[in-house]
Amino acid sequence: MIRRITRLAPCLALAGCAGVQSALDPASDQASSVFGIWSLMLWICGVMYALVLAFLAAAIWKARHRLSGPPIAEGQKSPADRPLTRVLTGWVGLTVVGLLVLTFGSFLVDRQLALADQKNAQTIKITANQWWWKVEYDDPVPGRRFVTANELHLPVDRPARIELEAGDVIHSFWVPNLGGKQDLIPGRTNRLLVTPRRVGLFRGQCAEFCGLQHAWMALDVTVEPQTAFAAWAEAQRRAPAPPSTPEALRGRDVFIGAACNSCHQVTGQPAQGQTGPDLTHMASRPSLAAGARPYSRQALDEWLRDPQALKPGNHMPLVATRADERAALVAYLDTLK
Ligand code: HEC
Ligand SMILES: [Cu+2]
Repeated sequence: MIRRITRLAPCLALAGCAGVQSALDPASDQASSVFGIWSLMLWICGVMYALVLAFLAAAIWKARHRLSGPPIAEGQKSPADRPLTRVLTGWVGLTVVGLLVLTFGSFLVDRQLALADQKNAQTIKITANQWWWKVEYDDPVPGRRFVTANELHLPVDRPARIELEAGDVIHSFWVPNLGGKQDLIPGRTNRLLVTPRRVGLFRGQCAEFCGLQHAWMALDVTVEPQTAFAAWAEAQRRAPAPPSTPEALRGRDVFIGAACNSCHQVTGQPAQGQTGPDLTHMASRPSLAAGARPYSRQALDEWLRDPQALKPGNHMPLVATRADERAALVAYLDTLK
């Protein structure tokens, strides 16, 4: 029933409701359910609102006419009093029915979300940090686990059990096209089940104010066919090809020499830092620094020149580098695909 109402939603006619970050353009089972209850609420409350306004207008119109009629004597009942009782009873009845439908509807949606099929689900642990996302793909075989940051890939039609944790303060995970919000709370693991049904690129955003750069805490989400996902995951598991050009080789030495590796991990290199995002395949990600810039060599150069200028207050300090060192660093980091 809720699905059918979904299709009736007037909003779909408006272009502004579609897009990569819209709860009104659902691309998963869970987002469809939430959209269903949202549409039901919109319809019921919209109709109620229109009714109230219509009756208010009628009352004003009638009152103006009555004012011009003969005055009602003191102590005498207005002829309008009897219908008024009936109308009020009707209103109370309508309100109760409306509220019951809404309560029942949200109960159904809650049930749908809680009882969703978890068969064959894959587990992904997401840890929110000020102001980036650590994303760990779990696997029963330890050697097949891998880590990335600020991007999430999901195969279509397979449930993902997302475990949400926080490294510092409270954040909130929200990819509107894929599901409702869920908080990430230090010392606690919250769970969210997502079953994507449509291939596409979506955008997530931290939805709980978490400090200075809260707005630049975005997450690129790719929902792709199962084979494309498997290929992506396989590439993530491999260490990137070692740098081959002299400039990239020098860049790797700068990376180690400037102690970038004390905060960042690059698989296959002496770099196991954990306080910053994993950089193993950073050059294959759509954006830099949790959505602060689309990824490009220029953006990378800008970031390294002064991360505090691009994203003030973030937890990567300015590491002073000369222009030639920076060019070498960029050449190296750009090989991390
Ligand atoms: C004290 C720890 C620390 C050091 C040292 C450090 N970084 Fe970072 N780095 C971070 C943190 C934290 C972030 C995440 C910032 C954000 O997005 O809010 C980051 C982000 C980045 C990013 C963006 C990653 C992404 O996922 O988009 C790159 C690239 C990067 N650092 C490269 C470097 C390089 C190169 C050096 C050495 C010159 C370096 N970092 C030194 C902590 C550090
Ligand atoms: Cu946040």
